[in-house]
Amino acid sequence: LTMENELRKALLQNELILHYQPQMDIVSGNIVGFEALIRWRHPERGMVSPMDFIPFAEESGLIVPIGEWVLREACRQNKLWQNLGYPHLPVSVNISTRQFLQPNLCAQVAEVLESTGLDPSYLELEITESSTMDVDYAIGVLLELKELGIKISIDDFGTGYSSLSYLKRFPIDKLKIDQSFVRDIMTDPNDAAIVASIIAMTRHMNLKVIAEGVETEEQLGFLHLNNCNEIQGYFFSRPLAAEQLEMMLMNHQ
Ligand code: G
Ligand code: G
Ligand code: MN
Ligand code: NA
Repeated sequence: LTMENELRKALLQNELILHYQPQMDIVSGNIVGFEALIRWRHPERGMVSPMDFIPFAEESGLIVPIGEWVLREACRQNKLWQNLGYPHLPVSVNISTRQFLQPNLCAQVAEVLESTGLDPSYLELEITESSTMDVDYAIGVLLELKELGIKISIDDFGTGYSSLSYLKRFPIDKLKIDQSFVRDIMTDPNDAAIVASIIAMTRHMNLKVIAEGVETEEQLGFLHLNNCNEIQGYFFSRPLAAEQLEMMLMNHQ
């Protein structure tokens, strides 16, 4: 089978699954949300990382049906947890550039919210800076999405095409500081300065901010000291299978 046919088959035969990585409020220690991260449970090759198939899915266009599946599955699961009495928390879903540029994205999001019954305030879409190359188009789409009542964050912030003059025009809620800046904050003064500055900037712009890839207590200490609200990373938890996250939600709050 070609990669394309294998991926098509994966989608049809339920080989794709979502893991969820919790996000934590630094001050209270509470879980404040979770990011949906796709995995491919391949019948021969075992668990395949999205790094090994998302780029291909993007190139072939299969990211469009795969992305729709991810969105629907994340909303379905979140609504189910809410119905079961778990804490009501937002789920964030990664939207690739190709998906962002589909003319029916907004209609699709609206339809998925409608059919799963998830309240829009519990859905957050993560877009990357590369989705905003055409600034005016991006602003139009973001305004339309915000109109639905969902949240928007900029993922991998700082690694892409970033023009601060455009950033202030985007109707977004949150920046996700890329893990490449967080990794060396304790040893690289430049990374420490970049992270501290992004946090300070978000405060002045009334945006939320979350640091990704937090792996150590020292990194957490630095972020706390610099008034970062939220963290995501192995220090708190790896991405978890749905049943594992459910256990964590049960014990946590
Ligand atoms: O979970 P992990 O660290 O293995 O993810 C690797 C990469 O794959 C990250 O860049 C992440 O944003 C991306 N990714 C994970 N799940 C999805 C998804 O559902 N859609 C898209 N477009 N990208 C995803
Ligand atoms: O591009 P995006 O930010 O969506 O990708 C998230 C990726 O980062 C996922 O593949 C996830 O598994 C990974 N990840 C999450 N927490 C950590 C961490 O603490 N350290 C490292 N190295 N990777 C992490
Ligand atoms: Mn992400
Ligand atoms: Na990221």
